[in-house]
Amino acid sequence: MDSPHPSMRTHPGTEVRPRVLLVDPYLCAEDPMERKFVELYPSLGLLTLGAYLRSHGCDVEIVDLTFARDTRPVEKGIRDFRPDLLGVHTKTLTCGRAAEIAQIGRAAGVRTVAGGPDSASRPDFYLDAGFDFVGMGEGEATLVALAQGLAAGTGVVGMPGVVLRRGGRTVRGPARPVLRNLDDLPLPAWDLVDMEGYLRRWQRKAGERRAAVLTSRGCPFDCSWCSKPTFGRTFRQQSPERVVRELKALRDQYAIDYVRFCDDVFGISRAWLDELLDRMEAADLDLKFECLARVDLLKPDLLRRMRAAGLERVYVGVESGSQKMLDLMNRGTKLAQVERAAEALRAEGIRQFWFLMLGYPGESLADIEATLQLFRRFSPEEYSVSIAVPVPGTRFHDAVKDRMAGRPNRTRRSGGKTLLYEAKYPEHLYRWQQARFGLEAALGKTRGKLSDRVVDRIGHVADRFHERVATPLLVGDRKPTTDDTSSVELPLLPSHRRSSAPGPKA
Ligand code: B12
Ligand code: SF4
Repeated sequence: MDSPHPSMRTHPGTEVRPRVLLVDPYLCAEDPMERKFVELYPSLGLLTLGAYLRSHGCDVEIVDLTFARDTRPVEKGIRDFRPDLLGVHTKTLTCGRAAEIAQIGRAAGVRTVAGGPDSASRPDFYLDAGFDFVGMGEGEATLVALAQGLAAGTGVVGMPGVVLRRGGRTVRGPARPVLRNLDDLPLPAWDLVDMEGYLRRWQRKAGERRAAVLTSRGCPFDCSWCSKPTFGRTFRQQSPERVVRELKALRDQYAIDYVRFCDDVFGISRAWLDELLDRMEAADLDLKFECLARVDLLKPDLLRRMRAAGLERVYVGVESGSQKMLDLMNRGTKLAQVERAAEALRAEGIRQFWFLMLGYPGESLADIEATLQLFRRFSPEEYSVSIAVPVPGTRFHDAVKDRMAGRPNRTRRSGGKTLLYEAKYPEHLYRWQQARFGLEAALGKTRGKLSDRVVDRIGHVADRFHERVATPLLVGDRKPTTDDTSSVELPLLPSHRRSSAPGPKA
């Protein structure tokens, strides 16, 4: 049984109201990649935790370091709010900063708990860093139980969802069942962060006031590199009615005009999505939106409906132009589906943002070439081509963790440009390949301005340079294997012509 911490204040005749200070340790100013490219939204995890804690008798504040210069706001938050519990959101990217905040909490005599995707994958790292507790997985019920348990001194060892140390040993409570009905969650506590700061930034950047919304938790698919420590393979959706209520509140309270649906995969159920679109139309929300979806879900008739309802952009996890690689990644998608989806998006004039990945185990130069060919054919409006990141807790990470020794740690930048494990080729080769995608994208943009002959000629020269100079130089005297038929004699790349898919380009 834990006795109440000295900082837990009870008031005679009143029930204990634990005070919880939540922290987002991400400092945008420290991340040049993010500063330039990132789409900033407040953490939906913390906003939801904040709302849930409030609705369960706790006092809550959030220190969001996103726009801060350093961690001083945390110290100030502790001084002013005098929390009983300091809860820190974790991602691999920010693990160093989270550790620093644990020490700040410790020095102030406040108990600390880490939660979020990274600490759920490796709780011991956070306990070693000085956190008293790690809240595993979905956080709402666990955080309320922890805050109340500490305040009441009823004991938290073995509490579901909580990991802690006792006598130098890590003690894990059993997994806490996930929330059954997401409609029971209160609306996110937007007032706890500087929403206006985010919205102003969006207004400057995109001319729109953008906010993030999550309609579901989890994803039933099983890609080998995807980390799902929070919701696992469970999949739960809010009702379309609840989603529309949240959209309306955002529009009425913050005058947003654009929504990013942050679901892992948006609209997995067609019936659900049809109902949501109906309700959005009926509510006359007049919002533009974007989402992330799988190519197997993007059917032409659905895209037409979504376009009419305000869909502007879709993030698509294309990942590779090689079916072999898609299978190795356990993506469960076919190249033919990628092609159909890309054509349908083009036909509807919906912007497409492709996610591509290089350096996944088993990838040969021929596979990378196939990805470049696909990219060249469809010339998506936006893309990100990253070097595969082995995130702790994934099958990919398990497979390569012995080859990560001595490689840089992914702690400061969002990255996608650093090779974090000993892969088939050196980092320079992947960086060079990324540059080729950059050139390809730039050539795609010149079409219509320069003649096709000129564009094709530039592409041709670049390909020649790649085959004859860059590849031998970067791959060295490595002999081709059956897995890699392309390292020496790369076939001359065919046409630069983009897809002949009809329709306007957004
Ligand atoms: C939307 C999204 C984004 C958006 C917006 C993020 C935002 N502002 O919240 C954008 C596109 C900007 C983004 C960027 C990145 N993302 Co992202 N993103 C997501 C995504 C799809 C949803 C996040 C979300 O809102 N979840 C819903 C909320 C409710 O869940 P949650 O935040 O996890 O919080 C719950 C629990 O974790 C827990 N919890 C959270 N905090 C705390 C704190 C305490 C004290 C406790 C007890 C519990 C607790 O309780 C919460 C409620 O149940 C997730 C995948 C996912 N399904 O979560 C990836 C994910 C979080 N992103 C990931 C990554 C890697 C990134 C990038 C680094 C990618 C890159 N550029 O290289 C950047 C980092 C950006 C940053 N500044 O931090 C990884 C993180 C993995 C890891 N171990 O760190 C995830 C898990 C995707 C994945 N499968 O790999 N992302
Ligand atoms: S990558 Fe996307 S589709 Fe694949 S398991 Fe992760 S969330 Fe699901």
